[in-house]
Amino acid sequence: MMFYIKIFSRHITTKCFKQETWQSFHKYCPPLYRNSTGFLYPSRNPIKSISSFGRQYAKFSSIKEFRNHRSVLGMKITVPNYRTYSQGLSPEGRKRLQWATYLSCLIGVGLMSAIGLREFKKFKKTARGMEPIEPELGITGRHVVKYRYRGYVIPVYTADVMDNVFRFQVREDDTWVVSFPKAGTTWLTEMVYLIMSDLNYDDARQKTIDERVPFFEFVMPGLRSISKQPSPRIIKTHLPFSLLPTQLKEKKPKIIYIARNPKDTVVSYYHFTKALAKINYNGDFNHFFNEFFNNTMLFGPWWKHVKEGWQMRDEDNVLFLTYEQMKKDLPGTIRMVSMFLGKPLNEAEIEKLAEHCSFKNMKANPCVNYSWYEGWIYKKEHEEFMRKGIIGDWKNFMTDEMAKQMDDLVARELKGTGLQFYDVSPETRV
Ligand code: PPS
Repeated sequence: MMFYIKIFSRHITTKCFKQETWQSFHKYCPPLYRNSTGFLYPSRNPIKSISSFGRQYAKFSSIKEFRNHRSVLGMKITVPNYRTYSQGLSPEGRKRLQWATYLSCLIGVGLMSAIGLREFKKFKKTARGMEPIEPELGITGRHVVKYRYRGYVIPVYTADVMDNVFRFQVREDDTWVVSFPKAGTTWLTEMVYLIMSDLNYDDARQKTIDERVPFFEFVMPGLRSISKQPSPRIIKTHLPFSLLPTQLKEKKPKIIYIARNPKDTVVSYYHFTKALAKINYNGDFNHFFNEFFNNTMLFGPWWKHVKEGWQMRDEDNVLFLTYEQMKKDLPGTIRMVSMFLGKPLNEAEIEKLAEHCSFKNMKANPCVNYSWYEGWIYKKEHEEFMRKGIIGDWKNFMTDEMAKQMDDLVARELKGTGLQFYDVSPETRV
């Protein structure tokens, strides 16, 4: 406790108040002392200092009045303490004084607890081997803190609950959709939801995809809420296999991993990141592209994520898909996914679902196009979530040099895996 009191007092003296503020505070609320760095600080428990300011101020209608009062009495008179003040007060004044004291105590305790909790969380993460990646001021918002953990970059909200992530109770009848961001996750989850719900289009048109398929590691709805959801659950996550619940291996729920070619992934990720109000990303595409190579992109590195998914493809409970494959043959992918989930569909049902999942329809569908992010998660001016939905848009953003850099990196990192990506649309491919 004393440690946090010390931290708190140092924090408020050095950060919250300017020195002039403390100097004027000093006049009315001694004792304050100057420390070696030249800052004034309260000599005792800061709660007492703050509340004593409240007490003294409560008796006078303004600081000026208090100053006059002191000068009339002369400098010999020391500033009276709580007892002398309260004795001279009317019952009403005493009440005011009491409330001022309680309030200042409450604010002090609240502040100290918040700072204490923050410091404790930081300490816990560092002790677990999580290394903070500080936000680049001017490029992202101040609060965007990422952590490097077991080779991956994870957001602070996930780093805070990593223990619970590993301990999460998996069920055999769960379906997990795993992906690196912007791989076509929403597209696939809409398809999986409809297959698993026996084509309940009514539900799909009433509830947003976030309500029907929770985002595992995100703050909303949170792990506790997901753990209480009825079976069969469909869960979406951007965490790689090595950071998922340990029970996934024993319970063997159905897992579908979806990957997209890295060039279009980066382009789509860039536009999405720019749209997010909280992240407040100000960098240009060049800067974002370099984040990919410097391994500072959230949930990256992409190649490590995708390689882990690819290595799991032979497990009975795992299906590996690509965005390009869905683009090339959506009905065929629906057929494959429905068989994998043990809910085969007939041709008419496949055709209807393919129509429902077409880019045009998903873009117009308010339950999947993330229009509910407007005025809240999105900036005022932003690109739509369902942006272009094509293969090869990277050509509009990458120079030849960038494309080569990406090709070289992918060739190097995926060498020997047999995993290949097509980054030009099937029509233009030779
Ligand atoms: S997220 O935020 O990680 O969940 O994003 P994710 O859903 O994985 O990816 C979004 C991109 O998928 C495109 N998309 C589609 N493409 C084709 N057809 C359909 N039906 C479809 N639905 C979503 C979406 O447009 C994003 O890609 P870009 O390149 O930005 O358009």
